[in-house]
Amino acid sequence: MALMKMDAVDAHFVILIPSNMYLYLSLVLNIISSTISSNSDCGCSLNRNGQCGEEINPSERYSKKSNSLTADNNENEAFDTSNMVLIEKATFEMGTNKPVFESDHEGPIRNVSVDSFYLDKYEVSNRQFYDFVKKSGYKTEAEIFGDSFIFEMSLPEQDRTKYQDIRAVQAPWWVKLKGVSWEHPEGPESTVEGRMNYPVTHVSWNDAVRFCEHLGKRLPTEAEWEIACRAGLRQKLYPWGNKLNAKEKHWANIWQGEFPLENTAEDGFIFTCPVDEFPPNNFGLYNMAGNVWEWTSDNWLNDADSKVKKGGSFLCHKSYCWRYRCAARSFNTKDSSAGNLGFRCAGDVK
Ligand SMILES: *[C@@H]1O[C@H](CO)[C@@H](O)[C@H](O)[C@H]1NC(C)=O
Ligand SMILES: [Ca+2]
Ligand SMILES: [Ca+2]
Repeated sequence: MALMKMDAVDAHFVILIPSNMYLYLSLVLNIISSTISSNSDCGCSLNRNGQCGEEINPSERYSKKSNSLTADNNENEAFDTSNMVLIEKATFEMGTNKPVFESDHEGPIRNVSVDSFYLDKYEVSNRQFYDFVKKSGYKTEAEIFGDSFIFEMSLPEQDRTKYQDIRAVQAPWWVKLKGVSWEHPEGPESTVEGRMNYPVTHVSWNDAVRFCEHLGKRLPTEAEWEIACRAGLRQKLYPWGNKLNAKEKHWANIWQGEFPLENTAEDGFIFTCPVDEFPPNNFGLYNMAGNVWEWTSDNWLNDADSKVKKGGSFLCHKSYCWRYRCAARSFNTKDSSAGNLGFRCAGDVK
């Protein structure tokens, strides 16, 4: 894989905002007014109440009854394993004794046993989510709430100041924007056209659970996700080893340049990339690190309203949010959604 793939950057960009080429220039020229607050993160703990890393505020607006699926969710139905990997029962060393973020509880290392299970090779794509919605009529929480978190840089520059008052307090480059949903990832005028093979975003944990159930699958546990990330390597930082740019290549879609001022996109992508980009790990799994964060079924600590997410995203940079490591972990409330958060499904071996 080449270090620079400008064609991919341009193609992606033109799809996003065809008439706003100046935004591209502004990205490259670092024109952005956000200031960095010392204990911010890359949207790692955005909650729907607009705060960051605060106490949890579970939504009462969301009613399960108002959005129940019809009978096509059949748990006994065998799921399609053609784009899944069988991961054999094993014991592995989970976590790290060199935690980068103490407050994330990345350590200590402990031996954890995991039964055999299936895991999707790819993050769930817009195409797959589209098919699900078409068949079930499902409405995501972002659609019901009417808004979702979006990274400021994905907005046209003249729009950015409009949203000053609704920024996440500790991560001012996030704005909660009306009309943003999986189908309209950058606002009402945007679409996923030309990005059907990109990961679905703006899906809450509740949405992800419903999607997986619809296919007879489920979300992976955190331990399942992590053993899959490590792919047989013992205590390595990344799915491919310890060296970020081993063999002078890019192995994941993350941030290059100074966060959040400049993304040089040396890996080819300013925002998300197709779900089958970059080399797979030894288990044949793509984008476990980077691209979009992935929901797991585990609670964050003892809080049933917050769920663990793994893998980091295209917004993560070592200087700031070094969370594209297998041991790294973060969380969001179950009902929150953002432009850098998606998922993949797992399945039981029967
Ligand atoms: C995990 O188990 C292996 C094999 O028994 C052992 O060598 C290793 O020290 C254990 N690791 C931890 C952290 O206990
Ligand atoms: Ca990138
Ligand atoms: Ca990922």
